[in-house]
Amino acid sequence: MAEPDLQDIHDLLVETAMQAGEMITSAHPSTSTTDTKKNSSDLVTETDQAVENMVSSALKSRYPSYSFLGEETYHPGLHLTSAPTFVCDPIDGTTNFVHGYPYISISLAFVHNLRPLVGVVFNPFTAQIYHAIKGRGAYLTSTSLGKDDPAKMRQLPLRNPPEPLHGLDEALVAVEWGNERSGNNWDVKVGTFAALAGAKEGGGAMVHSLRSLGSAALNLCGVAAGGLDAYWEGGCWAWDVAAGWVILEEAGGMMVGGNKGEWEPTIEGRRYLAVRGTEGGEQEQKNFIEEFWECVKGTLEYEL
Ligand code: LIP
Repeated sequence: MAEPDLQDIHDLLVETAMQAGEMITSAHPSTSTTDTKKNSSDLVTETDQAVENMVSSALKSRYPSYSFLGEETYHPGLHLTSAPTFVCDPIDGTTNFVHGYPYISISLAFVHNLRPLVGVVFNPFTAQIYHAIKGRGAYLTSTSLGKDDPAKMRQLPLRNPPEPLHGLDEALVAVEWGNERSGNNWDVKVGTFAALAGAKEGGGAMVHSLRSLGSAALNLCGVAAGGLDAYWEGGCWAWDVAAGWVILEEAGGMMVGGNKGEWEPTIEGRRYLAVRGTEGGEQEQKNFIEEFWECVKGTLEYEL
């Protein structure tokens, strides 16, 4: 099989994401007519399904031999393989979408040999598209701006050089509640949130604050851009993180697992810690990660 043409794939994913954006912004979801999946906090709309359908047809018609993994057509037992694969979350932030909170994205990735190589994350409500190709840098393009506006396409991180990554007590950290609201993983999350945010006198790390904005892909892009210092989550899936992962790494960020010692995370690991780039480099990121893991109260455990 010929080597994948990453630039062509990138351009196709951008074009497809923009088409999806039109479907998303012209939809009229509502909380009362929305279906649920696993429980009442796990939502799906007709738009999620229609967008995934459109995306999978567009990608298959150009690359018929490549595999496809999408949130809405996933079933237990389906795994990423080493084959060239498109990974799609048609609406990352479905809860925000049905509430009319405009913090959502379509997240499209190309993964080969279980490594994300191209990532495109588009929020059609803010007209911002984050995009990256492995080895070629990460960018934020504002599609509402004219082509000659210098703010139209900016390389990530936005603050360059980035500030040093001091300890957790100077950090702004994104976390997510997810849709599992009882059991071990819930206890680990709630304990960890308290350990991160709590006052030093009570044994907490006292981060500047926690943010919980509702889209894993945009959280990863926020860390890539540098506005967030870190993002920790358990429970999300390959389609939530594959695109943001390559954008993060191309912006100098580092991805590890959500549990202590998980230096080699996998796309399907379902627990992640992303840390932004810093001039201090890898050692500074590793020190931050080790400090973070000390706050993780227990072990996150997920099945595929
Ligand atoms: C959601 C994530 C969110 C996470 C949820 C869920 P969806 O994706 O992006 O951050 O906490 O568990 O996975 O369901 O809106 O595509």
